Amino acid sequence: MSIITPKAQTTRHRILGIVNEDDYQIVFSDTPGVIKPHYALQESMMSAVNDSLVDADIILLVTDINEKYDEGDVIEKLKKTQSPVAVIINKIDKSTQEEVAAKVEFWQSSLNPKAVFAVSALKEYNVQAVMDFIIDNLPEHPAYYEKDTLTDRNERFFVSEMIREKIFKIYEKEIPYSTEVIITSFKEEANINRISAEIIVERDSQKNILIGKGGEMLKKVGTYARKDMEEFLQKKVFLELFVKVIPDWRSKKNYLKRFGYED
Ligand SMILES: Nc1nc2c(ncn2[C@@H]2O[C@H](COP(=O)(O)OP(=O)(O)OP(=O)(O)O)[C@@H](O)[C@H]2O)c(=O)[nH]1
Ligand SMILES: [Mg+2]
Repeated sequence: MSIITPKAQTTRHRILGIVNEDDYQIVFSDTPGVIKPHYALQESMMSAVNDSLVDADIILLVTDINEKYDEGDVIEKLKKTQSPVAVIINKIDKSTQEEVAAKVEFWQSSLNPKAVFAVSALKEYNVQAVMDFIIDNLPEHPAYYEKDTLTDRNERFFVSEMIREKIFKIYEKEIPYSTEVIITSFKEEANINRISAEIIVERDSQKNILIGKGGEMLKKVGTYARKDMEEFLQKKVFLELFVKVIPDWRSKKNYLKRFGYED
């Protein structure tokens, strides 16, 4: 459900993904990664992290084998929580057994979590062990959500994220980080969904880069995003994209609030 890109700080909101089985319900709460915030948007991202920590019955810290040994901030945060913590060391498809052993040892000695898992999400290696850990540690409780609920987010949100994913994949440097996507219209017709979106950037120069020569770059964003939307909505999509400049929106609380970022 969450968009995935090679760039850091892709996830900006807390997003629920709900797994429903006959005898359990797991509510996964995906959050942004833990960073030191430099502007208001990043502050909001960190409050999404903190809120999740308060609510969570189980905390899964997803790190990866390539991270430097400098996760002091996360370690401090997690030491304060009461809920069981599992550290998940991802991307071990890219490493040696010695590197994995050293990482496992680092996490055991620095945080002493309830469990450490070395996994590869890409190769689906050891992912089942994480699921088993979660099921073993779930508190007994009636399901929080109806058993057919999959997420707390609506179609507009996912569709806007699909556009943002393409922007993160296609553009370099500060462009993805200066961008927000707003769905301005979403009309469902019998055979087609007509969707209009505004891509917000902070400067005119970014607007020019986003559009590209003769509109080529923006067209690419639209084409790729539309394909994802059609698969997700199982319907043809007509997608219109507009680019708008809002100077320094990332640092302005009123815009962040309007764009759905929590305080
Ligand atoms: N080699 C390898 N790459 C992986 C694995 N799992 C994820 N990736 C890649 O890692 C990158 C980051 O994935 P994301 O899901 O965006 O990471 P995230 O932790 O949610 O990061 P943010 O949302 O940016 O904070 C993507 O390019 C993934 O394809 C894995 O097991 N092995
Ligand atoms: Mg993410």
